[in-house]
Amino acid sequence: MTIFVLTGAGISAESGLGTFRDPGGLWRRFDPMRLATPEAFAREPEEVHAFYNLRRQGVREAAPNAAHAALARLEASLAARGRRLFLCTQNVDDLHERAGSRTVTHMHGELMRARCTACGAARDWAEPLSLDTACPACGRRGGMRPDVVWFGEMPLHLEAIDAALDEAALFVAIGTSGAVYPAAGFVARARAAGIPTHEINLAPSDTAGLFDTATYGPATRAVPDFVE
Ligand code: BJW
Repeated sequence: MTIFVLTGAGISAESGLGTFRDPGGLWRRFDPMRLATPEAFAREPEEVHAFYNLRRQGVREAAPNAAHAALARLEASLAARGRRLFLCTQNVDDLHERAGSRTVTHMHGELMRARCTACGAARDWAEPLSLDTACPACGRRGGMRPDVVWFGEMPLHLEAIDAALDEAALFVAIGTSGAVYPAAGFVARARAAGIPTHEINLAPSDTAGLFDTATYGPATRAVPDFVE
């Protein structure tokens, strides 16, 4: 038996990491088309690097919160009963891992990793990136980029996600606005398969009407309550 949990920026909001679309969110202050597309990186690589270098620093300074910790406990308690938590996150931060989650599927990549556009090698990366950064694998400069999924790029691990959705007994979405596809479509898919669906969010998301049940409140309270 698998429980499928999809998390979004809202789960990390109380750790001090900004969301994208809430008032004051990143995409309210910055144009995603100038920062989060492959075309933007080709046009203005230093501007894109500066944005992600700041974000990387923010993630380094943030700590996991009670909601991340509750999901790590849920994973362990399900595993002890021969069951599985499939934790699929849209977040590029590493707060699930730092809270103790063992298996996390990062469908939009990871900020604390870098990838070489020349040779494809990807590595853990905590330091700032620039056009001067040399790829540790091929030595080429100028091609290192954050290992995240930008608009127009294919999200990662879609086969594993599909398989987990196929065998899920429950679908839970936490702290995501339901504005970005394909993740926004998972609830419709779960619902069509007859799987119960639950939303946890500060307020109803764009896809709220597709959930069977919901808890509205801050993730640090709502997620531990849901798990316990
Ligand atoms: C709290 C809380 C608290 C706050 N407690 N809750 C037209 C129709 C359909 C699709 C498209 C379309 N035009 C273009 C597309 C495709 C596009 C897309 O969806 N665009 C939309 C904007 C319409 N998608 C793509 O391009 C994707 N690729 C793709 O589609 O490939 C083709 C394909 C085809 C078929 C199958 C599969 C693939 C790629 C999307 C990449 C998204 N990248 C980003 C940036 C990552 C790097 C970075 O971090 O900079 O990913 S954008 C950004 O949005 C980030 C997030 O992961 C993603 C989702 O955001 P999230 O997590 O939902 O955050 P928010 O801010 O939106 O919401 C926060 C929520 O938390 C709110 O609801 C709050 O209420 C709540 N909250 N505090 C609980 N304390």
